[in-house]
Amino acid sequence: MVLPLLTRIDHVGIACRDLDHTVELYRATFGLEVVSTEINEEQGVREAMLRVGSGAAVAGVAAQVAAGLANEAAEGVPLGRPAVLSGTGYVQLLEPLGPDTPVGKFLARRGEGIHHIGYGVTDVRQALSEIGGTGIRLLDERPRHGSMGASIAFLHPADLGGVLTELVQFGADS
Ligand code: CMX
Ligand code: CO
Repeated sequence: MVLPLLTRIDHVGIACRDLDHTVELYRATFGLEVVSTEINEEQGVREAMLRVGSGAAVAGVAAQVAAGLANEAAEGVPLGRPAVLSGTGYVQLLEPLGPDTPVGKFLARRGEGIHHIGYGVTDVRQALSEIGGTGIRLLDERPRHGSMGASIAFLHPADLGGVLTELVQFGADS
């Protein structure tokens, strides 16, 4: 097994009643832009992916780290590291297609808010096999189609401290 199985935080899934309204809220408040809007009938959602962070930000931080290291080496004085390394992740805003869907039921029970966390994995089938072996309940035995062509699978929140957890692999042929 190659550990850790999770390679990055891919997205935070947020349940909302009105997708267009919530997209506008995130645009007006944070300046986030939608990179993809999709209807996923199988998952029962209309959804938007908003990108947080960019390759440029990562490059900028890398330069900052390199400059800091060079300075420390030259003067022997620690400058301190940047507090946060910026990468690319997404906010996934989710509007239910109906009341009898995962997000529709969640909204009725808990109201709007964080619905799940999506983590990157290198190989979702392999990850499901490894995680299934630990006794965590798999909501998907096989990967399904997710946002922007990803291959996804969900793990039961009751076995993970109340957090619905999604595994996300890009570039897979699910
Ligand atoms: N996070 C944490 N707990 C959750 C939850 C969530 N998102 N959704 C439901 N639950 C909890 C409920 O609070 C409830 O707990 P208690 O019994 O302790 O009160 C329990 O799960 C059962 O709730 P339910 O309303 O009866 O929900 P279901 O059992 O019908 O389904 C779940 C819950 C997680 C199995 C189902 O939502 C599921 O299969 N989800 C995976 C698919 C999905 O969420 N798709 C939408 C996103 C798509 C995408 O990201 O691309
Ligand atoms: Co998701």
